[in-house]
Amino acid sequence: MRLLGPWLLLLVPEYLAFSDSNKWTFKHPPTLYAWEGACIWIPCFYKIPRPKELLESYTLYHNAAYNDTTKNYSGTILITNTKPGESPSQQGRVRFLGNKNNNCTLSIHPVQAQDSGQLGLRMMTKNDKWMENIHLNVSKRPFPPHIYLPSEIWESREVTLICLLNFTCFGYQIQLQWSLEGNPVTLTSLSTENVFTRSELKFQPQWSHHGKNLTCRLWSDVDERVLSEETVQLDIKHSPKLDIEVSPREATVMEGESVTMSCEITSSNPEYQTTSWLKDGLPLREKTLTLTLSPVDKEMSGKYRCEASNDVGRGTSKEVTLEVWYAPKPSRVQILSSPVLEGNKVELICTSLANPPPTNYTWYHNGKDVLGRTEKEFWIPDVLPWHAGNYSCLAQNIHGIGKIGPEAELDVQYSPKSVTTVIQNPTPIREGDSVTLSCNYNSSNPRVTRYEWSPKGSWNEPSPGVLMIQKIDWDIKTITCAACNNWCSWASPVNLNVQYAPRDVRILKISPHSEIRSGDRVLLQCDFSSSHPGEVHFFWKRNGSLLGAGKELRFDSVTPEDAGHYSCSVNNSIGQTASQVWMLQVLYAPRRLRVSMNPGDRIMEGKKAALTCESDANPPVSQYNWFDWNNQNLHHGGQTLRLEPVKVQHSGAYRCQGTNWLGMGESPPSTLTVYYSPETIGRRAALGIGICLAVLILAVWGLKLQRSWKRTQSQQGLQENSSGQSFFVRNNKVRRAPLSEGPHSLGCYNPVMEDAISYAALRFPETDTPRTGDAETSEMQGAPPNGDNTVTYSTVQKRRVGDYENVAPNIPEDEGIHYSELIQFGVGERPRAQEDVEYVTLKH
Ligand SMILES: *[C@@H]1O[C@H](CO)[C@@H](O)[C@H](O)[C@H]1NC(C)=O
Ligand SMILES: *[C@@H]1O[C@H](CO)[C@@H](O)[C@H](O)[C@H]1NC(C)=O
Ligand SMILES: *[C@@H]1O[C@H](CO)[C@@H](O)[C@H](O)[C@H]1NC(C)=O
Ligand SMILES: *[C@@H]1O[C@H](CO)[C@@H](O)[C@H](O)[C@H]1NC(C)=O
Ligand SMILES: *[C@@H]1O[C@H](CO)[C@@H](O)[C@H](O)[C@H]1NC(C)=O
Ligand SMILES: *[C@@H]1O[C@H](CO)[C@@H](O)[C@H](O)[C@H]1NC(C)=O
Ligand SMILES: *[C@@H]1O[C@H](CO)[C@@H](O)[C@H](O)[C@H]1NC(C)=O
Ligand SMILES: *[C@@H]1O[C@H](CO)[C@@H](O)[C@H](O)[C@H]1NC(C)=O
Ligand SMILES: *[C@@H]1O[C@H](CO)[C@@H](O)[C@H](O)[C@H]1NC(C)=O
Ligand SMILES: *[C@@H]1O[C@H](CO)[C@@H](O)[C@H](O)[C@H]1NC(C)=O
Ligand SMILES: CC(=O)N[C@H]1CO[C@H](CO)[C@@H](O)[C@@H]1O
Repeated sequence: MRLLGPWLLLLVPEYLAFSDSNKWTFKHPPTLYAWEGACIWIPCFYKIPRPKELLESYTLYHNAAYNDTTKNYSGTILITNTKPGESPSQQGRVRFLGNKNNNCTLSIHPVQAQDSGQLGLRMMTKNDKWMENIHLNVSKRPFPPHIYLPSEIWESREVTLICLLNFTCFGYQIQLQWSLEGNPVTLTSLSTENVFTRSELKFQPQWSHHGKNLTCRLWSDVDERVLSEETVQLDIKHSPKLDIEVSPREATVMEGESVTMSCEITSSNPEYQTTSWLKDGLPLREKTLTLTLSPVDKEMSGKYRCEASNDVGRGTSKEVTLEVWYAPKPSRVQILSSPVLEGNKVELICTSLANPPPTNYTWYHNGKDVLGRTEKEFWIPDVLPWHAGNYSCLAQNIHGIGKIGPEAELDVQYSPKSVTTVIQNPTPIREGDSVTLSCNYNSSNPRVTRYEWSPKGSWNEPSPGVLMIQKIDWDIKTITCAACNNWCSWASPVNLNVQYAPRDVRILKISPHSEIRSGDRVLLQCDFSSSHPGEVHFFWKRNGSLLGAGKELRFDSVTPEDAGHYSCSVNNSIGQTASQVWMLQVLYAPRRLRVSMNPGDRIMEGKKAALTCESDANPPVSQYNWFDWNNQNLHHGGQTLRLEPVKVQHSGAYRCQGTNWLGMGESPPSTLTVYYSPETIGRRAALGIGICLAVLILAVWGLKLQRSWKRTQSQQGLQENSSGQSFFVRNNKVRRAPLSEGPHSLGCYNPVMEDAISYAALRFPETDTPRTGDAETSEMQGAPPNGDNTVTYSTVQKRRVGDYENVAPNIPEDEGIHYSELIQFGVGERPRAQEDVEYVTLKH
């Protein structure tokens, strides 16, 4: 009471605040649970109706009962403070921990099973009293906690598990322990509303937790033991969990045997609804839990699984790999890149299904075993034509030998081989021949489609690979052909060796380098470019007639007579080729000049006379000069000297000179005789002998003149002919007038009466010189002849036809003998005169 006094005083204002109400108010848990040996703590709150009043006394009854008689409660009094000023015992089992105005907290420690029941708390103030009941349930043994689970637990979805115990008490420590691992969160509540201990555990459920026990245990720290526990069976919803089993276990069988696979559903919540089988991911028809493969074939190798599904989802078993073993199946040869070009690489692959894969292969080429080849790949690095053909193979593994499958043909392509050009003709070939060639080859793949020839010509090919040259040219040396399929192969060139006549025959003038003049040394050569065969002969022709043989034609001293059309020919065994005609031109000074008279050298006065200077010259005479018998230059430059009308005074000897740039030539004098016309004779009869004498004198003088000229002329003429073998005497047609007077000459010189011109050849005595008539000899006669100085006068023989006399006459002689004039003789004894020969006076 000492302590209570001030404490109560302090609470007076508060007490007053409650005075409005006349009803007691209590707050405390309606029932408190505990077990024997534990304790009970009763949180309690009250409110007194009259606010200014304080609690005066309280009494705690156990199972109190009201006695209507005594108007009082009767029962076991656990604790009371009815004696005023006496504070309740704090040492007792039951304690009042409240105060006088609102706290009515109670504690029983330890609690006993007999404590179960009704506690009655009798509260009294000065004016009011109240009986408050509190229910106690104290079991003999500790009661278990309660586990709260969600209505459904699915695998892999986190849930919170709750373990709850309606007990908490200060001074009696307990723990709730889970049978699962984790970090539970413990919560205690000791309030007027509720009293409990709660443990919450976060839980990741697995299908394997399904059906397992979940236990929450009550652990007492005081007793250090598990007091009670609650166990629940976990129900975890999950998809089916499957196991697969194969018989035989190693899942490896020979083809033809049988295999059984069974699918075992180890767990499913809820129960599975469908099952199925998958091979290599694809579903099979089978729906049962057992899959039987009998007999097994090679296609059944693969990975097998079974599946089952329920509301939660689909479950799959592990994969089982089924291995079906079998001996190799019939093999097949695969050729990569056929056809193949010769020299390239090719690979053949033997394909044969087998399990395990073949370990050993046997290769066949055209049915024959290829030794040393046991690999799957048949590799040919450098393919040759003989590699072509049919290939097959045989595979082998530990379970046996397969079969030879269909063959594969290797096509080896190559350009034509051993191409040759063959001449079909007999040889040798001659220019212009018709030649047939053929192009041959040994083999080709693919076949030859065309041929080519080199050189190309406009020749025809009568059939493929045959070439016909109608007229072969001389200059075709070689010919070659190619046989072509996709590629062309050329033969080595064949030498045609065409024989031909010499080509390009021509005349070469070796010397002289300039134009050819008479007397030059001339060398001509016959040349040709080529000839086959090379053995040749040369021929020379002049004006179409054969001149001689030999490569060269030589003139030591060319004469004008050598001029002409020359050609040379070259022949070989094939033929002869002639050069073009080549003109040999010889240049020489004028020669053989002669005055020709037209109409004749005897002409009647008053007529027309034309004197022409004829000459032989190359180039032709460019300049003429005329001279009369007086050696008088007539100053006439033309070739023809015209006298018209001709007069008797014109009679006389004329000569002409001709000049070209090489030199000059001069003719001998030619005498023109002009005789009187009958009229003049008549007229001049009177003049008679006088005139006749004058004429005679004139004639004699003319003769003298002529002789002196002739001497020089002869020398000149002989010199001109010095190169010749013959000795010509040019007989000038000068006639001395009256050696025998004609009957009608009237005693005068009348040249008309001389009817012919005579020439004579001189034959010198045989002993005189070995080369009779040689011009050289003639010239030597100018000097004293060797040995004999005696010159014999030649016999004048009969004249011959023509203007020139030859030393070798072979024509019949004329009957009449005429005189010749000998111009030049040596000195010496004259032969004796003969009766039948007329002699002339010879002047040296
Ligand atoms: C009621 O009973 C208790 C004991 O049971 C006693 O102490 C008390 O005095 C009684 N009250 C009256 C008014 O009799
Ligand atoms: C009542 O008293 C008890 C014991 O002293 C105390 O633990 C509790 O806190 C009090 N309640 C109130 C509401 O003051
Ligand atoms: C105690 O509580 C349990 C469960 O609530 C009940 O079965 C039992 O009858 C109660 N005992 C008493 C004495 O009230
Ligand atoms: C615990 O208390 C609640 C009310 O607070 C009650 O419903 C429940 O049945 C009690 N549990 C036990 C195990 O006594
Ligand atoms: C699970 O609990 C039941 C009863 O609560 C019990 O019969 C069973 O043996 C327990 N199982 C295990 C595995 O502890
Ligand atoms: C491959 O097979 C052939 C024929 O069956 C056999 O002769 C050869 O020895 C075998 N080679 C190997 C390496 O097995
Ligand atoms: C390859 O086979 C083909 C067709 O089977 C046949 O025509 C050809 O003659 C064969 N070749 C050889 C070289 O056996
Ligand atoms: C063709 O070639 C083959 C193989 O090289 C050879 O045996 C044969 O003699 C040749 N034939 C001719 C005609 O060349
Ligand atoms: C050759 O003929 C030419 C002209 O036809 C002629 O001038 C020349 O004199 C002739 N030569 C010979 C030697 O016959
Ligand atoms: C060339 O021609 C001549 C004469 O015609 C003849 O004798 C000679 O055999 C020919 N030469 C050749 C190589 O035929
Ligand atoms: C029912 C009951 O117990 N009644 C009692 C009430 O109190 C009187 C006097 O003390 C008793 O005699 C009764 O028996």
